Amino acid sequence: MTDFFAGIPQVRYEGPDSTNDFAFRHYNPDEVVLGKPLKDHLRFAVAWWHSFAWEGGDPFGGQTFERPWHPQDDMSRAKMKADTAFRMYEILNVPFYCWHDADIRPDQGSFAGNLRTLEEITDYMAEKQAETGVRCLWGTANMFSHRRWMSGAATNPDPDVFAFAAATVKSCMDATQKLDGANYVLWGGREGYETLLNTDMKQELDHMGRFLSMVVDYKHKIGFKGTILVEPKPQEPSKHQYDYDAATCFGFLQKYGLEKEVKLNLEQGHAILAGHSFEHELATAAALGVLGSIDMNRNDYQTGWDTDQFPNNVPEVALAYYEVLRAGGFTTGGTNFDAKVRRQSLDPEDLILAHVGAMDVCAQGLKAAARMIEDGALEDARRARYAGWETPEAQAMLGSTLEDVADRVLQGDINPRPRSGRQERLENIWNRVLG
Ligand code: XUL
Ligand code: CO
Repeated sequence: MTDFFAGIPQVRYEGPDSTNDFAFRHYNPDEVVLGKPLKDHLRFAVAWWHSFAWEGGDPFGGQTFERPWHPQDDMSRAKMKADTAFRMYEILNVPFYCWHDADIRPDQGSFAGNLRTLEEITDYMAEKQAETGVRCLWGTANMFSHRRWMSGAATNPDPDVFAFAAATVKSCMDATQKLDGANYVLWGGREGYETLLNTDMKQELDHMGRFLSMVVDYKHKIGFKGTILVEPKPQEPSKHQYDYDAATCFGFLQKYGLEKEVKLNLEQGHAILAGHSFEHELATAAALGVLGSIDMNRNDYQTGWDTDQFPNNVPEVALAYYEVLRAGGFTTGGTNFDAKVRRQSLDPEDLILAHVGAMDVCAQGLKAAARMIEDGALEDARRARYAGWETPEAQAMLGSTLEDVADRVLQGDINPRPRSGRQERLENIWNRVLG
């Protein structure tokens, strides 16, 4: 067992007045909100890639972190990394974690070699899960880092890469099944284009649709109980990614007949890159029936790329959880911190404190959203705004024809009177409840 976190105490809830860095001030996992403990609303997960695999590089410089499990090319060090990860989950009392194949297994340079190390490390992780009670929220395949993916995975012009991608996703779905994962995620960082001048978009989209259908078929074949999730992002690393945002993904799923089989994993920073707010993406997915899970983080609003910082803006997070709660909350989904400490944050305690703060911010946000639901003022106002549609005449109109509706306007001398949207009042109500 590694002592990477030596000297760092177990993090517990101490209440809002605590000044202990290693304590939750708002996240009391057993606190019941809207009839359910906070831990079951939030379903927190730690991302293996940011906290344990990322070495601190940026486009201008390489590794800044020096961890005992570096270099990450050896099975005994991969196990040490897993020990450290599970130790952190225990210290934080997080119930879930998420991974890519490339984060957890040492790379052997061939598919067969990587399958062997993936099987060995996931056997080990299954033992750690049994020991600690920590579970897998989702697994996924990294089909964007290695040079073989540079022109795409399922959308690659080379059929051998499509085949390699299929084999890779199968192996990751098998591993997720072994770890009893609650979901399986596909994020297509290279599924898109760098230039249209060399791209057959229709062929690439058809291949991506076919690939996802194979994934869904395989899920049913192996009896995987989790949800298949696609994660939208508009660009970065590719100039343009086909899974641009929630609405684009839904159109894609519908075209390939997958909208009842696949849901979305929505990320705060990706929403911002797409020119949306996070709550917009969540409301869109909820309206279309595909809200699955969230990657919680934040971008730097000046920098303009995906900085994957830990969330620390309670009003923003509250608006997001308000949409999640309005949609009925998570089922198989949860709150994955797809966030990394800054590359100058070298110490083990930086990793712990980043998550402590993020968990507290999410707890504050979710509790504020729950208070808003309990207060009811916003939902009352929304209902009142649409109340006209509750009359039998209005309902009948929806089953009618354009000419009959036109007749009704003429006969009834209908002349609509505009009414205030009352936005400022609603914003004041929101701030009152936010406290
Ligand atoms: C990249 C991103 C990924 C996915 C999983 O921006 O969000 O880490 O969450 O591949
Ligand atoms: Co993500």
